[in-house]
Amino acid sequence: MPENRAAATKQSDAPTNNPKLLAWVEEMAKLTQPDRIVWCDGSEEEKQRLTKDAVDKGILIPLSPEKRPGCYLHRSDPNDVARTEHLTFVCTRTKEASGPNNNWMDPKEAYAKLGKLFEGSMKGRTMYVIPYLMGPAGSPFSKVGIELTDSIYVVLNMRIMTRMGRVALDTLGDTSGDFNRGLHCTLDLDPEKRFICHFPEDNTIWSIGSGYGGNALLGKKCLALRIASFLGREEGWLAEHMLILGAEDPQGKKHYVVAAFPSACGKTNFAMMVPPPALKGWKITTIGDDISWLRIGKDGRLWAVNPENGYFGVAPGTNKKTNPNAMACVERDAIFTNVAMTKDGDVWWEGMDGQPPAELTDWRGNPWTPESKTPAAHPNSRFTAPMRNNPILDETADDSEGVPISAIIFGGRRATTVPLVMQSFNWAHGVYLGATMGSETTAAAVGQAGVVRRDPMAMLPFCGYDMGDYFGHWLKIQARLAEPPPIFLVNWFRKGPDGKFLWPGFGENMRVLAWVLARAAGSVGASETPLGLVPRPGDLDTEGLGLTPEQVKQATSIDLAEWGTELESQGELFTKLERTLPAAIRLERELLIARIKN
Ligand code: OXD
Ligand code: MN
Repeated sequence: MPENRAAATKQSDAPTNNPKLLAWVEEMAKLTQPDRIVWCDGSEEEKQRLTKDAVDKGILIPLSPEKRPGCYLHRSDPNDVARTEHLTFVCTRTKEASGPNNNWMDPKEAYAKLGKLFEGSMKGRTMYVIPYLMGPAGSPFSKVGIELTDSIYVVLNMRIMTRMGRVALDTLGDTSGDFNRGLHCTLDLDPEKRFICHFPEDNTIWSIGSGYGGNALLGKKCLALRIASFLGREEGWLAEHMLILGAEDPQGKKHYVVAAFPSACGKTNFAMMVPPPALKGWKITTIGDDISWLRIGKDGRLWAVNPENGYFGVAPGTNKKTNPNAMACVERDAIFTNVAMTKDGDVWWEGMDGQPPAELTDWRGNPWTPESKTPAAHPNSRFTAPMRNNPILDETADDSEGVPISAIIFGGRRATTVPLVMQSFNWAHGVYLGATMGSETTAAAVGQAGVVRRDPMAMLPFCGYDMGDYFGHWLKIQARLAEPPPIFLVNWFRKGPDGKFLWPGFGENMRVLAWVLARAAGSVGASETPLGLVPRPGDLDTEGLGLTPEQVKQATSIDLAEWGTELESQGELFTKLERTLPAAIRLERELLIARIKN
């Protein structure tokens, strides 16, 4: 080993004395052989230095300081623009533990296979050591992670998305080995050498060959969902693909709600929603837009914490009308990935305000005009923005205990069948509704978009263990809840026979949320159908909505024939999960089928 490399791996300048951490970093450095090791402290000075380095290397393109102060554009490799579910593995000691919902690799085989790829992978490169915290500082629920990466882009994104640097090392302390061990290298971005492997039993993640957010920012999907869901099962809590919002009603009472929608189905929009003028007494605040860690509080209620510190949102479709708060979030200090760039150094994407500019540089760096046949921004182009940029950030966003939850919402993207809103009869039926949720696939993952697939609780790509056991874990949680929050299913995406959306969505979804909260408070009735409880005519506030009662009926109706087909098609999921599917879930379906047949 050359002198300088040996010196670097001694880490005499490491800002920690924790022997377990130092030993692991040293072991990984021996494997990957970086030229230098840099420990990140999360400081402003470090941000400036790394940003300059990234600009000098062409990794980041500075945007106009007048139009987007502190903002940068990153163009990724065109082969590396979304999560790669087929290359994502859960490497539990037995195949059964990972379940039929995950790709599995034997941990020994995975360490050996990826170990070969990691060997010498950082030669000529710098290894950045990123200590980070998922969850608020000082919270007993927060988890420490250390990500080792060769990517400055990852460091700068992790700086936005997590609490990074000193705070994480202080939380870990001088002796604890209780940290997630994340090793990441972009290698040569060859999809043939791309693997995202999780070792939940070792609290370890090895990710190689991708720089894309969901594959490379290891705190997010890998730790805060896949590993955390596994830990949550062992420790008695839930890690969920859910936004958390606060809703203050016109009487000034505050409620908190969590909602699970699959990737790119509007979690960020719902979490930052602006109520329409007719519901102006309502005020929405954001706690999180993607991930929620749920625990049972001492009071027997369900409490939620957002483990993240920023937003990694989908850019296309975001504008001042659909999500003015997200637009405010990206006014400064944001990193854009794979959006288009205007002549004057601003960003643009499909669905932004106004007409498309006459000339742009597209996400690949090529000239683009409105006549071009390909989109200017990649459909899964993203912004990374600090949560502190959000004008409606909830005042409790940093609270260590989180917030008590009044209602749980599940929702997919469905052109047919699923009504605008439906409440479950009870907790087990609610778990069933979440478990059998279907949704059309989106550009957030590689593969064909627009195909309906079962995406239980929006966790199909993120559950770190057997999905049947996961449903069982949800069912068990009820026994420990003094007040289980009511569970709802929503669908903003139902279409009429003309192919147009039946419901305007976005801020108008406040009308549905108002009903949900009224149901949770027991202040409004509901109509009982064989499938669940729905608003009675007139229960949903539709003042100023511009829809006829007939249109509202179409959006909210339940067609038993369509549901017959739906329940039938759930059989495929149930067969797949047969080994561990809880009887309570199987019986819910049988009951519904029997009721519909009557
Ligand atoms: C995300 C996703 O990036 O779900 O949040 O893909
Ligand atoms: Mn997500």
